[in-house]
Amino acid sequence: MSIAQKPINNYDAIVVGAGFAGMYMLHKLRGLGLSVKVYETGSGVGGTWFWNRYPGARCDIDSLEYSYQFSDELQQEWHWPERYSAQPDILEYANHVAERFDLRKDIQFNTQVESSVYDEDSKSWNITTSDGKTQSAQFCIMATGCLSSTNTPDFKGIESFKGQTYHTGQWPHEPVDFSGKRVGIIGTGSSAIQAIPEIAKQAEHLYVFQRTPNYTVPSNNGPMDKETEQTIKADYPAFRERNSKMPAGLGADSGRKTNMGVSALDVSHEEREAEYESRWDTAGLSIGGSFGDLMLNQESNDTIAEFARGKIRGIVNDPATAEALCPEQTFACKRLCVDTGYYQTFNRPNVTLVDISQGAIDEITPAGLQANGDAFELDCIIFATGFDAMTGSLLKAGIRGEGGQTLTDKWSAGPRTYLGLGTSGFPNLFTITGPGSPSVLTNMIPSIEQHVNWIADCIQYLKESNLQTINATDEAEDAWVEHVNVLASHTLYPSCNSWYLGANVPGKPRVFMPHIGFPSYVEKCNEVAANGYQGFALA
Ligand code: N01
Repeated sequence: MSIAQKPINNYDAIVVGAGFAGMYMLHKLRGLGLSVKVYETGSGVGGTWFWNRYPGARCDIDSLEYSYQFSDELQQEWHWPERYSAQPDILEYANHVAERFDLRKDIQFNTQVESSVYDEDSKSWNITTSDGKTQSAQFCIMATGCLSSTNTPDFKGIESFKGQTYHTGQWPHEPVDFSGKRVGIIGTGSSAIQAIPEIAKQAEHLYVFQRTPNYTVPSNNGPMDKETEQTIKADYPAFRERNSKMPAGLGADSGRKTNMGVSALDVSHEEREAEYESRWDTAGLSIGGSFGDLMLNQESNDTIAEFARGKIRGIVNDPATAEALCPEQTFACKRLCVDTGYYQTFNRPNVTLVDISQGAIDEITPAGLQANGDAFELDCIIFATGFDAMTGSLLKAGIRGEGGQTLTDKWSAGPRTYLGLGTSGFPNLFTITGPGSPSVLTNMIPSIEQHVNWIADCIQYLKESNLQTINATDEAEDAWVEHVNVLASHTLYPSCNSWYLGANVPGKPRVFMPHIGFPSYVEKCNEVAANGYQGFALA
């Protein structure tokens, strides 16, 4: 290419989003000497942990694992106060990282990306933002998060409500006081299950509108165990390495025997119950690893589902409420929740469970809402109704690739990617933890780091090889989509209406979006890179 034809880009890369993915991507590319600009809708860094400020918001992965490993100084020096970190502590950490690595100077806050258009002549991306400006870059990297586009169902009369409304995923920055208020919360996923016990402590009365009960296990949260912290920090890289070999990239040092090769049906009823019992109070999410076939064999899964229902019946005093709280679906088919005092909250006199599984929220009225034909007078309504997961934020970014094709059109029957990192027809566009990668089925921060490292290596390779573009081939993408589907079809995951399948958003195509298994995925990504980015066309 002659000098005259060489595209003049404002930046080498534009990154969309300043959560944990965008922050590390910026740091990493800067380290390669590239010019980078990050756009962020919010007024600060932290992504999920910037937006989800509802009472009780907390991570359900151990703090010593749910953190960056790219800087050993950072992971050595940072002290997490609790085993499972509360949202303010994670946000403080995100702000510390931004400060420590001087990230803010390249992040433009309060700015939404309105369109991202590939220019075939200059082979670069033109990004237009809500401030009316357009900037160009050779690479466009979507660090928009998997659970960042909130879902508020189109309830009839929603605009008519005279009280306050909140969404757990867009919580106000100032504290909300529910004292003396009649509060309704719609939804019983992870967010609601964390918020309900906290809001119930304040509200005059809390009505919980439940369409589908979820499985939740006690967090057994507490102050960080100093001995555990010291042991891990004594050789943090080895700890990270052990976790990276685990199916979900976490939990290697849980101190429990791995029963991955054992079926729940291989042991006696007593042994099985003892295993579940020992994990119920202490293991959090890793109760799902009690036996190797819990997500593979319905009969095995039924044993843990029945165990969990027994726990609910043992905790909740009112038998009808307990029954309504008992899920029927496959255990952990929808994302397993981890709580602090959730079931106990239904023994409080100021909490009412409203089972709408056979009815619906009929409408929202000026004074409250009507459900199952009954009227509820409310001062506040909380939508804990989740997210347009994995694809929502990508499809909102106005992405157009070769031939002007929109990503929305390309993904009209469900997302199609190669490795969850790229999609054919959209050269030089990368997605961090995109659909088709393990992302939400793993510990997100290490998964983010693996993607960022892969993308940075790839960009460096292109630069060093004097190559201008990288584009997934149709063949590689088709094979990958098929592979991700086949993996899911061997499990029980497709058996319920989860957001993993897009089933929580009316009209969204039903495709199981995450890749199951972290180590095999990482191996594949490394192999693709080692083979000169096999499955991608480089030009
Ligand atoms: O959202 P959800 P979430 N009428 O989609 C209900 C992560 N996370 O924000 O199941 C009535 O799980 C819906 O009912 P149903 C975690 O990965 C992590 O709680 O569709 N109800 C459901 O009960 C999690 O999985 C952490 O029948 C309606 C609820 O709303 C993900 O975020 C903490 C309805 C939505 O539940 C999402 O969790 C929080 C309607 N029209 C979140 N539409 C931790 O790290 C929806 N619902 C601990």
